[in-house]
Amino acid sequence: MTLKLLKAPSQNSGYLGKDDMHRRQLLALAATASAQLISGAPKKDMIVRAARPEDLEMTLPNFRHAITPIENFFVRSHHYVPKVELNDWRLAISGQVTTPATFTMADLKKMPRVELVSVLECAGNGRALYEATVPGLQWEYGAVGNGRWAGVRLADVLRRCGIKQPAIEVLFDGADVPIGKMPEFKRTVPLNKALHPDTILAYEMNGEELPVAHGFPLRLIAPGWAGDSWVKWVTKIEVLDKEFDGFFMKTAYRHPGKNVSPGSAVDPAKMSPLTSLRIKSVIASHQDGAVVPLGPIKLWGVAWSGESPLSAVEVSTDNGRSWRPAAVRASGGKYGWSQWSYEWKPGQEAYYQVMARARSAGGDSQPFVPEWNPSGYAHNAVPTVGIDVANTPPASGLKPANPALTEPPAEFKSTCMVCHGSDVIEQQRLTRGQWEREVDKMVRWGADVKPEFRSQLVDFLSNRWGIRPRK
Ligand SMILES: Nc1nc2c(c(=O)[nH]1)N[C@H]1C(S)=C(S)[C@@H](COP(=O)(O)O)O[C@H]1N2
Ligand SMILES: [Mo]
Repeated sequence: MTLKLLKAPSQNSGYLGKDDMHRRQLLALAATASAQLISGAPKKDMIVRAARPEDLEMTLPNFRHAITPIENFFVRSHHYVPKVELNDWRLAISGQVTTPATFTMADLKKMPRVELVSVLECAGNGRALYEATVPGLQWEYGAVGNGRWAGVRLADVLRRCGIKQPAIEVLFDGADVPIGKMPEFKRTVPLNKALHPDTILAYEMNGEELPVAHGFPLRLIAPGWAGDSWVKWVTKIEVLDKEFDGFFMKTAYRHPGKNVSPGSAVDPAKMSPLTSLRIKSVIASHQDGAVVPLGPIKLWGVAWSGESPLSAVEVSTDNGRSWRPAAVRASGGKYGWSQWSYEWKPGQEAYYQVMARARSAGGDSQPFVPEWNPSGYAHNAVPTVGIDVANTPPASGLKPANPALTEPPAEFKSTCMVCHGSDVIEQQRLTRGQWEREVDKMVRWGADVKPEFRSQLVDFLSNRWGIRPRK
């Protein structure tokens, strides 16, 4: 692999000292122009949700792969990516064990190698789709990928050290250094998940050495669980006899476990840590608002279901009235995603709402309404994609207006406000096309809109009072 190595600190722990931390932050700040420099591995066609630290989303067309190529795999890092020197790197096991120990990569590679395919999905994937908006990276569909991971069983490593009776959970710490006064990214998994034979410490991804952005040289694979448990750049593992109380367990990555009213705040103490991923499908063949000619159309995407196997994917092309089974092809083991496809022959030119709905062997299926929660986690509502089957594209209307234009033009008052107040305008949430039609109606009803002023007025209205979340 191509790795620009910084000199790692002299201690064996693999931790970065304070000086290294400042140096790293300065280097990262200097690298504003090239996000790729930070991760080390070249990525392709990514949506940049944040350039520093690097958070990259996969685009819809890249859902076509059974196994997501590394160059398209999403990246989520809270802190800057640490560059680890393998010669200095060690894995230290401590806590509730009879023999605390330190492993080199060579030690780990002598142990039995296991390989599995699993979806890795960020808990916040789909956050942007919640109607009551939530803070955080505005992921849409692509904070997810299907990887082939190889390494050693965590249970094998822990059992070498002898797990002591009072152990209840296992803490993972990576080599990444917090930015500013942010808390360290440390996470625990309960002992039963840690000892599960499918929970592994991976040093390979898709048959290659684990890439820097994805946790080189070692990361946790918690198959079927949300990405926040998949700690990257692991250097330290501690077996605990009580619940860890760090920020990323006790405040972040918690879910109410029941429906709460959209927009409300919930005390983290009343929520629980995220664990298993939910059943979910993605329509990747078409973007919402696609215009396609009349004829046979292939709809396709992927679906996954956390820890319970996927049993079916169904497709509706009539707003959810009727459902037909999609062809489903599994791409590896119970934790991997399946590719689905559906040959659709629309009967006529029309606007269709296409939906996909996955079902698990355990009988779970996707809700139609997203289950809102304060941090916008675990979005798995039925995806709906509007497709215009039209041989002649319809007149555009969905385009947002000039976003810079928020001040009312002078004529606004003298034309619109003559007959009515602004309240009737302020409650509208209209596309540009809809505003055009409203303005034309007002002209028919007597508003004195000069032709040369019409488009400026429509621009203003559709920008200021255009499509936006309801209050
Ligand atoms: N050390 C460390 N591990 C981490 C993170 C991090 O910021 N630091 N981010 C977590 C989150 S929130 C997710 S979704 C996954 C993303 O993994 P990826 O970047 O390999 O796709 O890594 C997890 N492991
Ligand atoms: Mo995440």
